Amino acid sequence: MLGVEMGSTNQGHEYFTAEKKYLSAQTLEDKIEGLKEMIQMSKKHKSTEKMVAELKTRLKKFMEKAEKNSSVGKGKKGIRKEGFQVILVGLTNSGKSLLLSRLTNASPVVSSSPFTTHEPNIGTMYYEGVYAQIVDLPAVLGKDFDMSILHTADLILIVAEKLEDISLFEKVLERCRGKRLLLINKTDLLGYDALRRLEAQLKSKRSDFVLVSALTGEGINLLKRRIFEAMNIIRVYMKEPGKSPSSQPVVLSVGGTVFDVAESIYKGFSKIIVETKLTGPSGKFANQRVGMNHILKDRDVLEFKTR
Ligand SMILES: Nc1nc2c(ncn2[C@@H]2O[C@H](COP(=O)(O)OP(=O)(O)O)[C@@H](O)[C@H]2O)c(=O)[nH]1
Ligand SMILES: [Mg+2]
Repeated sequence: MLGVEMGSTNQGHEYFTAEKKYLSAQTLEDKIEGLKEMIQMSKKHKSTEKMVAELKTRLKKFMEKAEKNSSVGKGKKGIRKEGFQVILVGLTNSGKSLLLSRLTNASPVVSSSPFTTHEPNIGTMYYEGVYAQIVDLPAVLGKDFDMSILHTADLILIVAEKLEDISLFEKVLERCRGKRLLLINKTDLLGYDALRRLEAQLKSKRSDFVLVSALTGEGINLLKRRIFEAMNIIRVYMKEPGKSPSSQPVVLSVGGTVFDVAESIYKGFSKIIVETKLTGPSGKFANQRVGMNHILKDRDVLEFKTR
């Protein structure tokens, strides 16, 4: 079980598949789905009793949370915040909808006629094992713009074709706190010199920025990277002895410890771990033995041994 030798529980591979699904789930719905499968697939005998009971308690909690979300958790116009939320804010025609389709699985209407986006469009960005929710809002100065969502966003992406455009909606931005990243789109329309000038200008302002073209895809990977960095998380991979690490990471906040990983697998799990081997950026050498308080780094690999 994910780098965990569970003594005599001897779960079958269906269980491990369900567990992988659960651990990599980043939405509440997927977590519930994964847990249900884990409970269904786990072999029931004396030594698994406690574990199955724990899984059931957790499932109950998640279902209660889901219930709550569906009744009160909805923001205006039905946007439910899921995980890390990124909001695209910009003038009409700046390319927000095309950006959304570049970054995510969504396919919003892209149009050269102004104000075609009346309702927010939502998509999920996947980047190296983690997900972020991206919201494409109606244009900032249009009648459909609703700024309430900006207050709860984790990152605001300010989308503009030209620097001057931003001054048109600076007033709106003034009122919201939180992280922001300036995104200059349509760089494909600029010649080499104009692009270098723009870059120099942005650097002198010391603002955090990325240059992209939603049309050609230039800069999109860098943008995804920057969104990932803003999430302030690390990915930790579990490993079983003699096997390669899991492909889906456990996701933690920066500063997370071995204890946090263990407890994210299930509450109380850290208590039965007798040894942890670490290979990765936070270690001095491969298979280093570390304690529960060891602070992890992105891309660390852990191997747990339990009693
Ligand atoms: N040349 C170029 N055109 C773009 C780019 N991004 C968007 N567009 C075009 O700009 C227009 C507006 O795009 P859209 O995504 O609907 O803008 P929105 O109003 O901000 O949602 C469309 O005709 C797009 O094809 C880009 O990077 N380069
Ligand atoms: Mg649009």
